[in-house]
Amino acid sequence: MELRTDASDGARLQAGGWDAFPVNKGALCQKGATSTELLDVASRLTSPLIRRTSGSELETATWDEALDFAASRISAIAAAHGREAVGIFGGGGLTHEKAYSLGKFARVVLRTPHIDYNGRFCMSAAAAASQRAFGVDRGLPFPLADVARTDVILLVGSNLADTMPPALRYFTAQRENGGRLIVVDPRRTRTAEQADLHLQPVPGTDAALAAGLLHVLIAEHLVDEEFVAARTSGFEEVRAEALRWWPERVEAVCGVPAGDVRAAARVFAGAENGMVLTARGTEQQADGADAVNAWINLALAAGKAGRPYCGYGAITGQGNGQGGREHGQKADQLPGYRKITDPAAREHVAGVWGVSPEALPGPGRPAMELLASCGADIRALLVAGSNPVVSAPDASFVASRLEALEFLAVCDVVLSETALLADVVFPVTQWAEETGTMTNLEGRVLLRRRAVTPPAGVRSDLDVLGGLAERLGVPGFLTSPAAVFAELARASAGGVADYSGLSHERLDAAAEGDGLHWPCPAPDHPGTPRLFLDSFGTPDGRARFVAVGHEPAVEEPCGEFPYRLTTGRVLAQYQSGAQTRRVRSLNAAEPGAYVQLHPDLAAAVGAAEGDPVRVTSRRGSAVAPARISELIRSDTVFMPFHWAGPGRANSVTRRTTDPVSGMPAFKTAAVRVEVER
Ligand SMILES: Nc1nc2c(c(=O)[nH]1)N[C@H]1C(S)=C(S)[C@@H](COP(=O)(O)OP(=O)(O)OC[C@H]3O[C@@H](n4cnc5c(=O)[nH]c(N)nc54)[C@H](O)[C@@H]3O)O[C@H]1N2
Ligand SMILES: Nc1nc2c(c(=O)[nH]1)N[C@H]1C(S)=C(S)[C@@H](COP(=O)(O)OP(=O)(O)OC[C@H]3O[C@@H](n4cnc5c(=O)[nH]c(N)nc54)[C@H](O)[C@@H]3O)O[C@H]1N2
Ligand SMILES: [Mo]
Repeated sequence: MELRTDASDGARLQAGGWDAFPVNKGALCQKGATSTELLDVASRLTSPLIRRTSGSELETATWDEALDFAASRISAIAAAHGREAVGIFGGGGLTHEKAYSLGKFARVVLRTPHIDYNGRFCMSAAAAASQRAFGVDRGLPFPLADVARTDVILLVGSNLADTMPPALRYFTAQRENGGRLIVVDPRRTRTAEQADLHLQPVPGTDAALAAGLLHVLIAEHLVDEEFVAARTSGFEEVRAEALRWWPERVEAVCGVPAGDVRAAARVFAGAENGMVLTARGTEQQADGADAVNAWINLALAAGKAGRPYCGYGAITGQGNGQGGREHGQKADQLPGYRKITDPAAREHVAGVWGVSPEALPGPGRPAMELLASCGADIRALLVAGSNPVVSAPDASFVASRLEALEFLAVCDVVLSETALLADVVFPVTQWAEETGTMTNLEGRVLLRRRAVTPPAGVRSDLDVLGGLAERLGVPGFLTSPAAVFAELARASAGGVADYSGLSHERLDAAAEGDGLHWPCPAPDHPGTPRLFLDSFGTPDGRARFVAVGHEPAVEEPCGEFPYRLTTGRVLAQYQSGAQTRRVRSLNAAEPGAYVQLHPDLAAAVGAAEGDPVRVTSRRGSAVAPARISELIRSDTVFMPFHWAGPGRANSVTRRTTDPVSGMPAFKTAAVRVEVER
């Protein structure tokens, strides 16, 4: 986007599309267009806050007081209970410089293994699946614009008309070019409305549905045997498993008519080029990684990978959802998408950090486990860039864990529901107020330039870490974004996500801010827009079929909880709502939570439009007005998760996680639905 001051509006800062930028070509969604309101929102934090004794109110404090207080609490807890009693919870919306520094701060200053982040709730299942299949996880291994040039798209569990509106143009163009779109979603969303074929499965049954499509490919001799032989491994086991999923069986499990399963498989396999794209609907499941691999298996069997206008991609979520998972704020990871258990990686990164490899901790716990152990062996937590009191699964449980901590520090721009529980709140700079880099869904590394002076009283997350590091006995922690990036680039050298040819200077000079696609291993390397054309990122260069189970891993409805809840997003709100609930026009467009339910289900429970409806699971309940709609399955209700209070969807969701990736099962829970009288 481009920021301009508008003279006709008292020189207010306005966000506008940037026509020359090759990804959004000038398009912005409602949230982008109104984002400058957040810079001077009345509830902006401009002073640190301290809760001096437990049970007292948050009071304003100076920066020195707040940093001294936090450092002394952290030191005391580490001294009494060990370094591993301190943890960090980061965010995929943070810049590279911040995410990388959080990882380094955990390992070098706190010397704790315990760091993870909200990306575990977002991209982890697709990331794990891509690594298993391709040896590399880069959201799209091709530029987004390639979408417009493929013949068929299988779009699974994505409502991108609401969640990524500027990307929709490429899907529209694809169909104008004669291509076909198949959408898999239990709801007939604005995205599904555009599809040539819409499959509407029971939530949580995607792996079986994907196996059913593969079954049809095998039964009707539509498998690209040449591609399978030349470029993949592991098909035999997957073939044997898929044979057990004939379309009528799939219909019984997934609720998708057998004829539609056959039709979708034929359309997908019959096209010359094709893509499978997934998002959170299929990924935020107790079998999320397996479900994604089941879809990837289908793409591989159809020969739709490893050549232009073909492939599998995950549609990334947060602003730095891709980059936030590459440089070490994940429990098991070091910069450059390296494994923290790999001795060579430890040695390289320890060298860059000036510590011995033995001093680096091992892997920590994935996000849900980290949050669940707060108040037990984790006694102090620093949160930056997330609001888990609203967005974590089984949120009442998570809030109780945060309350049980001896010390909670939160860096935020506003007093989020999580910051309200903190002992120290650090008011930090946000996007337009600081320079930093991010990597978009195509692996394109972008420089976001500082455009405005931050309000007096706030400092960058980098300054918070620097101030704490100094007080914890590690002076000289880098706080300048360009210097941090230069170090990140060196730390990433030789890794999967190799940024060593990049610098702020080079990104600043890139034509019209186009950015450069990783890997970019040398200052004169042009970047890598398309991966896998010659070989995949696995040791033998072949893409791997992954044999996965297909028994749905849902919490099955029963007499007491007869329906299914699935959750997701609306166009005008973002995530935990900490930001968008503070923007007037967005709040006017979507003022509160609701429960979407089919007329048949509404009739069964006696709900009329607008009635307050209580949705209850084994964890707890949420209440919100009924929105009756034929666009959803009659056995499923949907709630968006953007609100705190009685309408908080995550009071109902479950904290069961996918054993492969640590992704929580946000998208299926067994519930009871009642009108609140
Ligand atoms: N407006 C808006 N845009 C956003 C965000 C936001 O909060 N608001 N957040 C950003 C972030 S971080 C993310 S991760 C992305 C998420 O982007 P999306 O993944 O597009 O968003 P969701 O609404 O979470 O889920 C997509 C769809 O999954 C469907 N679904 C539910 N259960 C299942 C299932 O079992 N199988 C299948 N196949 N589909 C299912 C839901 O009905 C929903 O329509 O959006 C990004 N963009
Ligand atoms: N039921 C249900 N729950 C879900 C999901 C779902 O589909 N269903 N989706 C999940 C997904 S995909 C995601 S990504 C998570 C997201 O949920 P959260 O992690 O809660 O994401 P945000 O609401 O974006 O929180 C970001 C916080 O950081 C603050 N912030 C903004 N910029 C900065 C900065 O530069 N520095 C710092 N320190 N803070 C900053 C914002 O004000 C905000 O409070 O929710 C997950 N929860
Ligand atoms: Mo996300």
